[in-house]
Amino acid sequence: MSRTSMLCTALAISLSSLALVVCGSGPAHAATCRPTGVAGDVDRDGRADLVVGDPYADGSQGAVEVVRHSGQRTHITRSQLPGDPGDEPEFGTAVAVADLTGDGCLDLAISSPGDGGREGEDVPDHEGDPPDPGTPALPTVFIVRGTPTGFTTAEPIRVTDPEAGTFTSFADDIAVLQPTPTSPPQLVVGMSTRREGRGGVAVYGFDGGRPGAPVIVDRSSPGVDGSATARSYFGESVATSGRSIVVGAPGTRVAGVDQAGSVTVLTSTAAAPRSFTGRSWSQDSAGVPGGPEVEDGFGYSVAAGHGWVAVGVPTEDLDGRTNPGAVQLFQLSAAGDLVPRQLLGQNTAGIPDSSEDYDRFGESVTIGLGLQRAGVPAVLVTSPLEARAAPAPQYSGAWTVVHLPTVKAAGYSLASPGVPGHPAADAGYDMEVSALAGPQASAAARRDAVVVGIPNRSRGRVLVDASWRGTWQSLESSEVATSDGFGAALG
Ligand SMILES: [Ca+2]
Ligand SMILES: [Ca+2]
Ligand SMILES: [Ca+2]
Ligand SMILES: [Ca+2]
Repeated sequence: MSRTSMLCTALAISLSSLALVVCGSGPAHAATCRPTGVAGDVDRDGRADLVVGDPYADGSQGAVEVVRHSGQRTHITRSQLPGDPGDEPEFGTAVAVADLTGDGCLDLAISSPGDGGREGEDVPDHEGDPPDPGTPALPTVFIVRGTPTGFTTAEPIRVTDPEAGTFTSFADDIAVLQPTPTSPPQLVVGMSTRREGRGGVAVYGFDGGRPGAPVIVDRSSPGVDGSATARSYFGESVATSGRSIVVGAPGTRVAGVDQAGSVTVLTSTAAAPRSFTGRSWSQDSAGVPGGPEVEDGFGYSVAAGHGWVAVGVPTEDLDGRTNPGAVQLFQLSAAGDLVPRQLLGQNTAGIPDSSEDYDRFGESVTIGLGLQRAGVPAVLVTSPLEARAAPAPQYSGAWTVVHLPTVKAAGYSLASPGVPGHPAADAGYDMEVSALAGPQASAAARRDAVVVGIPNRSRGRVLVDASWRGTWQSLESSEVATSDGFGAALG
């Protein structure tokens, strides 16, 4: 035992956590956490915790709230972090939870797409001074570090738009690619409006706990099929599973049809984890039902996991209806290959309700395991503008849990028995869904919980069914006075 480690051992006995901070060479080594193996368990009590974005809180400054399984809350606002937030950063527009810094403690990735931007005036003021050009935003993803005792707002890592100044959007959607618990994580950031909507994704490696230069992938990248075209909005939605990144490009022109939409599956290998090849799918692909029509929006939302990919097509026309929406399912192999399966709509046998004009079924999708039946993969789908979810008011929204591979579904609205509160008209706008990992170690026994964000009220709320019996818990922000859009993002 060296003298240094003997000293550290002595300190560790007498000072516990302080010793862990002061021991070691080079930069101060933070204490580490021992993960429980339950995804999203930020406090390591064996139960997944919920992270909720509240991007319009406090005049669009934005906030994020960690809602622990124990009930304890952590409220993080943009103003607690360093740097000029600007007029409307909308901190909390997208959130993800992963150990990006490599110390075992889960960190929060929080997007702040309008960060630092200030609106100018385009006419001279009444004293004749020249117009104020304002300040362009520097869209940012903040990495708020986890520690053994909770999250710290000190020294967050800033991940910024690698092409700042070229009027790109950045971080409307984010995800973390981590094929195994011991693989170095990669942060995937959607940049849908980059280069006149050709879009792209920026993939940041975190070897050594710091982000490196990103790999930027679009449809003109080597190894990716097709070509980057304006207004395709590649990166509007992103999801990850295994070694694959599923990227939605809902504006893609397909077979001469505008805004029919496509998705691309980007896959790397263990030997070359930062080198991606891509194959694209649309309603013009062999084996995919339906056909490309103007403004289908195929790829507006995407989800991946447990051997499945779900692609939202919320403005698909079906059975003579306008925009009732649909979800295209694929099976996903470990190598990243897709096999097309069913197109689900509300007229599909086994799915409740029916396809009506402007339901927008598929606007948000997620995939979980055991959402109502242990160990069974399921896709959770919103129909936010559900027109006739009687007795709920118009556009109060609905959501459907669909078990796979044999379609068996359960449908809910704000008027369903067991859902607290009163449904309100228009409550469905921007409804979001997620799955909270169950505590069971075996996949066959896993029971994830359904999570539904209802942000479209000055006091948004989040519904969680962790009972698997249709008994929903309703959560609001701990700071309801400033909350606006609570539930717009879920992690
Ligand atoms: Ca927990
Ligand atoms: Ca960490
Ligand atoms: Ca179509
Ligand atoms: Ca309907």
